[in-house]
Amino acid sequence: METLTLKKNLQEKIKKTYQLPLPELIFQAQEIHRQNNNANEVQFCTLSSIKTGACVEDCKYCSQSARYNTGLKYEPLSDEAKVMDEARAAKANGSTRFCMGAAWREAPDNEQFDQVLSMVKQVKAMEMEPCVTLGMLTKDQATKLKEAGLHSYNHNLDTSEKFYSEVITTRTYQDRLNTIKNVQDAGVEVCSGGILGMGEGIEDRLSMLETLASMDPQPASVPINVLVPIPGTPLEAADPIEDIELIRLIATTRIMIPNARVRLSAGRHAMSETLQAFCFIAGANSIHTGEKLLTTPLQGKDKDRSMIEKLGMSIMS
Ligand code: SAM
Ligand code: DTB
Ligand code: SF4
Repeated sequence: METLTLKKNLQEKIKKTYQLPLPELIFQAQEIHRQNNNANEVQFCTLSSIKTGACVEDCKYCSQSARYNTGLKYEPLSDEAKVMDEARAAKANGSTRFCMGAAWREAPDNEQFDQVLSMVKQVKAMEMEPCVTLGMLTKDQATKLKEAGLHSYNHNLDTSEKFYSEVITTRTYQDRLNTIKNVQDAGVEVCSGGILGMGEGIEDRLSMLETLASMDPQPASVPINVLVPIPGTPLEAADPIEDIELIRLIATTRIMIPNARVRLSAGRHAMSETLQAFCFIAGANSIHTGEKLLTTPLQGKDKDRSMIEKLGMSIMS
């Protein structure tokens, strides 16, 4: 009974916060941001797609699902030396996190997993935060990744539990939560967030936020992706979201998960610098930089640097 009341209270608080007059919402988000973080700093992260395409899952947004004709070229697990070259270049450009993504339903238990462990070890040795996203993970795999020096594991909830089956049918919300639990139990930081603009309602976004904010510990990073419509996928013609909805969600996330790196993730290449600046003011403090996310474009590292400079902000070191 008590937990039910707590849940209702949290739900109410999130909704009320999201609906505040915008200046008040931004003020509260800034206040909390400043109490917990350096609000003038942005972390640069670099992504590398270490296994691309031919994924058996049916995520309706994804360029990498084998079920849709997206024209994406399949690339097997990358050569370690090539990934390490990318990691070195990322570090030289100011990235403090290097995230390796594989289009797997679940991490395999074979020599490919051993290769990923080795990549994690090497990125760690370069003094960057190694992060991977490999799909579902067992406890044992999470422990092996921890032992290799993994800093963070990305596994998104993507949307609310209610809306989940509208987007993905080949796994359940509970599968997602189980992997997150395995990662937490192994002592690895969780990076988990979602996508806006898949046809979900505001209440789905807030319900996802409620699930994230209720985690113990709360996720150390929360990527907020805006759908990049991929021709050939079922969501290719989804209606775009409004800028103000993005800003409100970022501010509410900052208030509810004060210590997280709130990462302005996919879809940023299509945003004006002014919108991105507004997102930083609302509490976003991390971006993916470089030329590409996994398969979709970014605005490029030079533009990222000049934008941060123009805003008088600094890159987290
Ligand atoms: N296969 C792993 C998984 O599903 O967890 C890792 C890679 S997957 C591409 C990582 C995340 O990228 C997804 O959970 C989703 O949130 C995001 N993503 C994928 N395609 C996207 C798109 N077209 N627009 C926005 N975000 C996207
Ligand atoms: C996340 O939430 N955003 C990053 C990271 N996790 C792996 C990747 C987004 C991928 C966007 C689609 C693409 O580039 O293929
Ligand atoms: Fe596969 Fe991940 Fe894309 Fe889903 S989001 S199709 S699991 S790569």
